[in-house]
Amino acid sequence: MVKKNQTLGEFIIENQAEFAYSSGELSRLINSIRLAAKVVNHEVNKAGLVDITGAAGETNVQGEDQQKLDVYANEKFIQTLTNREIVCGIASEESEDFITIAGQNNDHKNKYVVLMDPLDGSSNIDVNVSVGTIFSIYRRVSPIGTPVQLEDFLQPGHKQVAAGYIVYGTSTMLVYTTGHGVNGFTLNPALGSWYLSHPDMKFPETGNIYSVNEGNYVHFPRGVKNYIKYCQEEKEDRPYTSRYIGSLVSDFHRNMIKGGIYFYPTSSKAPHGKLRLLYECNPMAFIAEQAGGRASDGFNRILDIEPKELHQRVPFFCGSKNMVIKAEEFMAKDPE
Ligand code: P6P
Repeated sequence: MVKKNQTLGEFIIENQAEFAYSSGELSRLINSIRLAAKVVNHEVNKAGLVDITGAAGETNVQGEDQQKLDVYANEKFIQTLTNREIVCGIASEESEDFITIAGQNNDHKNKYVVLMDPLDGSSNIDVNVSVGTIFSIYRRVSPIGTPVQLEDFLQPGHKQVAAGYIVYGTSTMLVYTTGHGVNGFTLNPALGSWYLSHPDMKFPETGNIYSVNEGNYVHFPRGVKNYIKYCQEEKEDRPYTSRYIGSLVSDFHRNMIKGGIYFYPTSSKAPHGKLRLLYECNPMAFIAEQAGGRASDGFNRILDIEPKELHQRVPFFCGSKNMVIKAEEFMAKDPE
């Protein structure tokens, strides 16, 4: 049941039956994410005023300068998720290892794991360009009552029970799926409430926007170079428009509304691609497919990839179905 402008709280109650294992735990988990998102949004929106945008002086497991806002967002989501007694473990882009949450009775009874990129695109913070949070939720596979294991996190994307993102843009939106379509909620910062502004979001089957860092062109496989030339040639519905923000969530969100493809291929500089399978590609692929789009590594469905390690990188092609299929055709002809 979808009614435009209802609040997120009303939506969750009305659609409770949709939530996996509808004992209300997943609903409470989504509620904890929306609370943390409001807190992080407040800090993101005033980052320019407070000395919080500067690099935290440390680097994360990716060897990237850790912006203070990265650290803040990571801490807020971990704190909120831990307090709700639903999650038995959290994996984050900002932490090398996963975090175990034993629960208040130290009984390891919590049933869900969350994987997240707490602030994706954070290099955009100090130039006032939108950033995002990405999350992915699974039911644990290890026995309840024992500490969470790496196997709970290394599940293929098609096992996700929910996934979503928050985009801290001109307005702040929470977009998520529990496997029953995709719905977008816009935050009214004055009231602190989220309103269903984009019910039942769908990727247009085709589009005319392509999003890739063309600065890497010389390093791309031949198939990617040929697809980019295809996008640029004067023929049929082309040339397409090139739009690349450098923030996955923002590029994905715009392409889902307008139609388009985002791709971060392998290159001689990034032989496995740059994006992380578990907390960037899998959640965005789940959302894309639920919205009628498509997501692959150029050859294989993202959601079928069997993960091997927590911070594993994969090439990523995602967006309007017909555009991703066309890119895959070019990759099949010239994969190297
Ligand atoms: P590049 C941000 O660091 C990110 O993970 C995505 O949000 C974004 O699309 C991509 O990397 C940008 O990477 O190499 O083009 O700057």
